[in-house]
Amino acid sequence: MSETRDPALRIAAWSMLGTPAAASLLSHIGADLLVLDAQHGLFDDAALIAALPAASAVPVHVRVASNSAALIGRALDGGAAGVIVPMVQDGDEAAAAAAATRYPPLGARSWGPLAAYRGEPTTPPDEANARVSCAVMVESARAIAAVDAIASVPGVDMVFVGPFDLAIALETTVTGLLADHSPGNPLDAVVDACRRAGTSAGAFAGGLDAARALAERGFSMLAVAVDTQLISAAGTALVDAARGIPSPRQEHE
Ligand code: 3PY
Ligand code: MG
Repeated sequence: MSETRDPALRIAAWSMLGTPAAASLLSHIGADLLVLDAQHGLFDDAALIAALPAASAVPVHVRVASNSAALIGRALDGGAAGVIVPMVQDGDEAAAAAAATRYPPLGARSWGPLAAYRGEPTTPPDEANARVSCAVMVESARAIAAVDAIASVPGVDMVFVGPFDLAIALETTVTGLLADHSPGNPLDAVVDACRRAGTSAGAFAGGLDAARALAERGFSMLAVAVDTQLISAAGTALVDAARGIPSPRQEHE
């Protein structure tokens, strides 16, 4: 464990691979939480329901495919500790995501805990409402313009930046976004709005350099360890190093 660990900074692992085994492996790497990606990863409904209990070493959140009450309810019914809702554009869309996350009177979630089929005890609605987390993703120019309204929606626990979509929308690059310290720049606008609203700011970092840059700006939850990237990067480096091993001498040489 890092000796300089800051308890105010939460580090997330992020699984794309859509299997219980990959999710379980990632749940044991020391991250504070794991996100199963059902938007751009390989998690369909059945894969999510299989992976959620397999990865229970840490709280597991689901990035749902869209801002849909059905998808949000299904992930939570399967045992997710929270949801990350992509492409939220304004306060109304954030309110819809928040309502789908909690049972009445706070929201409009429908009762049907799938986790009970695995023999897990059901969580009473008020307790589930208190524990669950709703993060909404801000990743467009429209969402940045509405970020104060989004961050201040009751039941929005985190505003989570998707730097890749945000960079595309703003016609820049992720590097350009991270380097932008001009007054009113989008990343500071998110952190400032979250501070004003008393909610937290998170972001997809995908690596250490971006994570450092985002933490310096005040983002307190960062997704850094992505299974597809880990296999690809570590595998490429290892194969490359193995190519440097001298070939075995032939007996007749
Ligand atoms: C983005 O950067 O747009 C994301 O959604 C990260 O997965
Ligand atoms: Mg995105």
